[in-house]
Amino acid sequence: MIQSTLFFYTLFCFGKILLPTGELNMNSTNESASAKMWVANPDTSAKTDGDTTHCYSVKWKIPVQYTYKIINTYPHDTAAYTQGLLYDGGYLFESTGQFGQSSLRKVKLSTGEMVKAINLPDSVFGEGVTFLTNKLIQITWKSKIAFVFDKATFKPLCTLPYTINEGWGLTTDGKNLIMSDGSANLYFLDPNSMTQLRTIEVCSNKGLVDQLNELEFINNEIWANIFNKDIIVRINPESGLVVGEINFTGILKTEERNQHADVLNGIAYDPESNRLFVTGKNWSKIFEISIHQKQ
Ligand SMILES: [Ca+2]
Repeated sequence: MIQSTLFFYTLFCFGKILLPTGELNMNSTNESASAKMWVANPDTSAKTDGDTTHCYSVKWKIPVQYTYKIINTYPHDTAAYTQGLLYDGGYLFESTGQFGQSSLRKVKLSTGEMVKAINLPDSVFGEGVTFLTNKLIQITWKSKIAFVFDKATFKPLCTLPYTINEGWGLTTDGKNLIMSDGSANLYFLDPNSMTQLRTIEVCSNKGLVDQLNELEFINNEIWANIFNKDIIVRINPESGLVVGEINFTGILKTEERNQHADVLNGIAYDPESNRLFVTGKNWSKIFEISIHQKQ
């Protein structure tokens, strides 16, 4: 295993660094203009105020209720306080949290072997992580800074500051970054500058849905863990409406829980094989699951 500690902290990203498509430059002045061009999906009646979409104005529907089946299980490091989870090519990429224990890891799914890892500075608390082309972007809890790594080598490339007070989850729709901060808001950010482009409020038939945590963009929906609940919600990325709720109660059996096992957190998706993976903080297992509508 290659493991090293991140040795730089203040090398800011500069110039054109991340963009997966198009030709935006982080020094571009077009960011606010592009935000204003965004309009709500005409299929919804979500109202937009400035750059924020309010789902309270949408006719609420009861989210479709789902349950799960376990397809397979894989080992997970019980020392990993999972804050972000991704899948690519037989490997999981994981961000772990806690001050002094935060890291970015590449782990072989089938064996749990950690093939690459880098430790974050002791002063930061790792949170969500996402791919963007050949880069990995990892956010932090309260440091208002994201670390950018080369996906293949884990070479630290630079850091990106952002203005959102707390970083929780991170994903991408292939164009923009999408970040949660523990509230009911999801923030769409320019991947070059992390400038906020637009915000959606997340609602279900019960009102605002807050404590949005780890994220994954799956088939044009945003899936989100709800902190301290065994629930993952499926969110329409245009309106903010919760269209489905998956209940994972009991997925980690009592006898499988170690003394450090914490809450359900971590969603990864394999688009090539349509496989879904979930885990929890310090859990001993990664679960490959399928979901099924409750009868
Ligand atoms: Ca994820």
